[in-house]
This record gives sequence, structure tokens and C-alpha cells, in this order.
Amino acid sequence: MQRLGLLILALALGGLLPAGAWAEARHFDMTIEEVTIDVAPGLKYKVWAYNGQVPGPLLRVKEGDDVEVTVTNNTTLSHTIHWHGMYQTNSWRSDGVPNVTQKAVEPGESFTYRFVADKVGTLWYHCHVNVPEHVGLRAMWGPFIIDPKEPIPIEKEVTKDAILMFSGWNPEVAQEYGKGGVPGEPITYFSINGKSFPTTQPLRVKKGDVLRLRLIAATLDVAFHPHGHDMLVTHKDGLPLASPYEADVIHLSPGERYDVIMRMNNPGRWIAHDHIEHHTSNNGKAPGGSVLVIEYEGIKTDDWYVWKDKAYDAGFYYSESMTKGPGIHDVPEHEGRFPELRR
Ligand SMILES: [Cu+2]
Repeated sequence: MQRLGLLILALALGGLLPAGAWAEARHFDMTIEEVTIDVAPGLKYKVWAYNGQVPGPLLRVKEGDDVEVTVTNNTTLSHTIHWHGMYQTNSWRSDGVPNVTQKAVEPGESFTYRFVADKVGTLWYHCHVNVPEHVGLRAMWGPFIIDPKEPIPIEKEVTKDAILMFSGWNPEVAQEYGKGGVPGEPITYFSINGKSFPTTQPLRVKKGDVLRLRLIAATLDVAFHPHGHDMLVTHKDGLPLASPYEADVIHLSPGERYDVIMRMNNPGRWIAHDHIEHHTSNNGKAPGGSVLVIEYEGIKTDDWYVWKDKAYDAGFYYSESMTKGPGIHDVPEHEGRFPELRR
């Protein structure tokens, strides 16, 4: 081994190995917790959350890295993690599907996933046990970003990154684990990163920013529409498009991801929202749901502005986390509350 290491070092110093030829080993520890989150005013929801957060922590690695994730299940039901989009070449037992690639991770137990990050871009991870409830209603999902060895030119221009995960909620089963995820149930709350307007957050930008939105439809259809700007659609399900195209609405089906890049050249206050109309309401009352406001720096806060007194969380769309490079990035803004007994 030592000799091989010296050989590789010599080759690298001699410029014979391409940059980044050394895959890095990344080990992450995660837990699954039973917590309660506040989705919307008046809607508290019992979820199973990775690291107790909704969405789960950001996992970020580089293309080709050796990834190892140990997950410990601190809940009372079994779960897994599926790495959506990853090819799992020679590692199919890490695909996270219960009774197909592994036995589900039982309460109190741990499981280690090992694979090479052989797919790039905006991926996500989610549980694969009883998906209609665990993923559809109990928030078992988070973002997984794999930086490509060779980004396309416009990616290098990006000045601000944001991750938006869309989901829906059935309020009738909010307090009862083991219920819901059935056809025709009332999905009447809609959220971005686990919150419905007005408890979503502004996305703050400066004129001249090149904003990359990583849109992830976790549990439902979305028709995302930002006002005042076009989006350059650059990536679909992580992969760069041969011909990026401009759009002002982008439709995502459940599981899909699109990366869009916006040149922030139109100062003002602009909403960005799901254009499936009832997705902009909370249990039938508008405004609500999957709505946020893009706030340009330097725009006066009018006294009638709905968010004039909003407490701003810079981490809500992972923009802070995305400045930090590879690693596992917990987001305090996404933490749920543990039941009293656990304190
Ligand atoms: Cu699960």
C-alpha cells in the first residue's frame, strides 16, 4: 500500500494524473428521529426526520468520492435511506430498498451505506419503507449534491445557491404516526423546505447575482414560477442539458429535479410560487402554501409589505450551507422538536 501511495504521489507530482483523480473518502453519521415540526400556522406535524431536520441535512460530495453513511434509527418503526439517482455501480446493496437490497433498519439499529458518488448534480435521499407515508407525509427526505468534476461554464458564474424541496401534507393524520399516504387523501397544505407561506422565508439577492435554484419535487407535482425573471433551465435530474432553455414556469413531477439559473437584473420584490393554484393555499385559505418572496437588497420595506417584520433566516434555503463545500451540513432552521420525554 505504501509503495502504491508513493507511486500515485509521484505520478501526481509529475502531472500525469488529472486534477481530482484522488477520490476522497467521506464518512457521514446520520440519525432518524421522531420530532414535531410546524408546517404552517396551526399545523404541527409528527414526522420522522433525518438528524431531526426537515428537510434532512445537506449532504455534499464530489464526483467520484467514496461515500459511507451510517444511519442510526432512533424511532419506533423501521426505515432505510435510498440515494435517489445514484447508479450504485457494484454497490446495489446500498440502494436502500427494504426486502430487495437490504433488511430495513429496525428501531435502535444502525446500517452503513457504501458507494461511489458516480452520478452528479442535484440528487436527493429519502426513506424507502412504506413510501406513501414515510416520504409522502412524514418528511423523510433531504438534498444530496454531487459536484461534477467538469461543471458547465454557467455553473462557475453562480454567486448564490438555493435548494427548494416541495411537499404536501394531509392535516388529518398530522398527529398520528401510521396513518395516511392513501389514495384520495386530503393534501391541503403545501410547502417549500417543510414550511407553508407565510412561514416560508424570503430569498435575498443583490443586483448582479447569478442565482442557482435547485428545485426538488419531493412528494407532489409543482409548477414553479418566479415573477419578473426568466429561468435558464440547465440541469434535469442532476445532469446538464445539452441545450439549456429559458422558461418562466417549470413543471416538476414527484421525484424530479431541475436546476435553473437566474440572472438577478431586475431589482424589486418578486414572489416565486407554485402555479398549481391550490398549492398556494393553507387548507383552502389563500395566500399560503408554496410561496416565497425574492427580495433584492436595497428595496425599501413598505409598511404594508406582508413580510415587513419577518425574522430572516439566511440558512433556510441552504444558501449558507452551500458556501461550505463538501460535508454534512445540518441546518438549525430545519430542526423539529423532540417529544417532552426525550429531553
Ligand atoms: Cu421510513
